[in-house]
Amino acid sequence: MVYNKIKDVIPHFKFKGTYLRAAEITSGNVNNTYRLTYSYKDRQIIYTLQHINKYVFKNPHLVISNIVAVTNHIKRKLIEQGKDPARKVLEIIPTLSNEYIYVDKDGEPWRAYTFIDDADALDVVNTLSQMEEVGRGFGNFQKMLHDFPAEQLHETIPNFHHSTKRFYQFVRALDEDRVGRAKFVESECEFMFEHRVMMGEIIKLTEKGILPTRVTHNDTKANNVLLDSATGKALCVIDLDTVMPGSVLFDYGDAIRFGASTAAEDEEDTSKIKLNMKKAEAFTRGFIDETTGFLSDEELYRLPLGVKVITCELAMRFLTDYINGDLYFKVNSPVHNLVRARAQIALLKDVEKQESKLQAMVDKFINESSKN
Ligand code: GN1
Ligand code: MG
Repeated sequence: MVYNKIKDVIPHFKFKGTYLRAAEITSGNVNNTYRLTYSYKDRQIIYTLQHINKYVFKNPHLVISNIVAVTNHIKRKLIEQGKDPARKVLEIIPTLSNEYIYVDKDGEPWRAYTFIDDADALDVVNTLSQMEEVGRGFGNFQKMLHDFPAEQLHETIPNFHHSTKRFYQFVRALDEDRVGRAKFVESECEFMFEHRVMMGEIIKLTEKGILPTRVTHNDTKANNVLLDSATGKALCVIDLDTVMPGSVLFDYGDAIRFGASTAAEDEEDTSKIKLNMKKAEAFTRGFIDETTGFLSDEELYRLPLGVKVITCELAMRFLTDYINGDLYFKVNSPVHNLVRARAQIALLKDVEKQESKLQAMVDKFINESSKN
């Protein structure tokens, strides 16, 4: 029962009113998330409570410190622009002792936010205008933070999108083969070896100073932008756990990987998985519209590389976790990570087929925006 999982935790947060009910939100692959409803005076207030995965986030205090810094920066800017920050930026609920994390008796970390109501987090993006709004949401997030000093942020998961080091982790998992699954994934592993050089390209360009390091979200799935239910407009970017210094190519790429795929991230029938160019185009329109002026030409022209690298990197992360015996991602079956890895490989194969179209589409927006 959901209540039993949270009953000893909720009294430690400054939630207003009387607890009514809780439901689990199952879309995340890492943390456990609950939606709490409280009654306060004559209305209801909804909160989000999260149990942070300590295996993934070794130091949750650094995670929350990044989130506080970034949300304060955005809030300040919204106020300067004469906008009301309510519903436009995450609001953290402190504990009774004014901390942002509550550590329970088993040493498990928890944190809470005000739930932004009358807004939609899309697991599936249905329309092109939704996809454009998702692009605007993440583009605007970049814009709000482009003057934030990236070096002030902690690297909460070291080398999170260091695709080359991810490759070494994969090779190590394969060598160790701790649960005897390597024999089932020979063709998938071969695919990773064939893509090794491509996967390292963003890191290489960053190390050479060709691509800058800036504040990036690093988990730009469409469901991490809330769309206002009344207007359909992008409202707020959520899930700030992986906000860290990084390359904008990953943010662009991950958003296309997730939102412009014709199938779910864990679709078993790989023949259904393609890149929907119309959705990619809609996202790009919104994203470039918000980000021109401060992204460099080197970044803009290379956005398509982000799609290839992140799709391959995530395929490899799922594959690595399958080989390791499912230590990192939550799974609903022993083959879930393998299904996910195969789905990402299928998507990447289609991205490779459509690569020149993707580049032409991105170039078109860059040229249009440089004329304005
Ligand atoms: C994880 O849990 P969630 O859905 O926010 C993962 C991302 C992956 C994503 C794939 C900290 O994100 O990197 O892209 O799954 N987050 C972490 O769905 O590893
Ligand atoms: Mg996340």
